[in-house]
Amino acid sequence: MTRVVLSIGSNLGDRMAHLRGVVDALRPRLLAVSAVYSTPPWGGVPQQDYLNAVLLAEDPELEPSDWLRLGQELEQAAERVREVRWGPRTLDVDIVWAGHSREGEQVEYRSADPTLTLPHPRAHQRAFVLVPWLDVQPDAVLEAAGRRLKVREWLSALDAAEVEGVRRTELSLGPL
Ligand code: A4P
Ligand code: MG
Repeated sequence: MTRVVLSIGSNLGDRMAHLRGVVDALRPRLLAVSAVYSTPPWGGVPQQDYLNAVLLAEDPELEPSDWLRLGQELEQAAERVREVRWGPRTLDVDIVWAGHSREGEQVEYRSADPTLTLPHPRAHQRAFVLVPWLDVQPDAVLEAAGRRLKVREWLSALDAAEVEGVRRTELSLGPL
């Protein structure tokens, strides 16, 4: 049984339609969907603001590599073109965290493989991931940079201006 936390983002074209496409494709596997947030671009490339959301999903058949492939298929369906790293995109699907239950306990996948690094190596630095993540898992824990902290603790370590830049919108990806 894999459970994943997915971060989805769009800042080109019909941003909301791109996010909805992911929710529609994953709907049978979705456990929870965050609010939709308007977020300033992260990473230093000047570009339009993003819409971001976080999804919690589960599937007994899918391994983390299957989730990566699925995310990439959805990016391709949104006609994403890979140009600049951290540059504008119709759709980005990142696997922030993946785990499976063993004897009733959630065990997380850890991987340093550049093809699929888990947990996502930059999630703890990004308010556009952490804020929506709290909507779907208020007590989530994330290990990063050798520390194991609650997501809300990682968030309070970020620059206040960055956190305030992540604005909850009235847009909705629900109900499931
Ligand atoms: N990859 C490794 N680990 C993962 C993972 N956990 N999840 C590999 C997804 N992919 C992972 O990604 C490059 C490679 O990362 C993939 O081939 C995959 O095998 P990419 O999507 O092709 O390229 P990219 O997205 O430009 O680079 P990168 O480093 O993944 O960027 P990010 O981290 O995805 O950041 N600002 C706001 N406000 N909101 C955003 O959503 N997104 C980005 C993209 C930048 N700034 C943003 C946002
Ligand atoms: Mg990406």
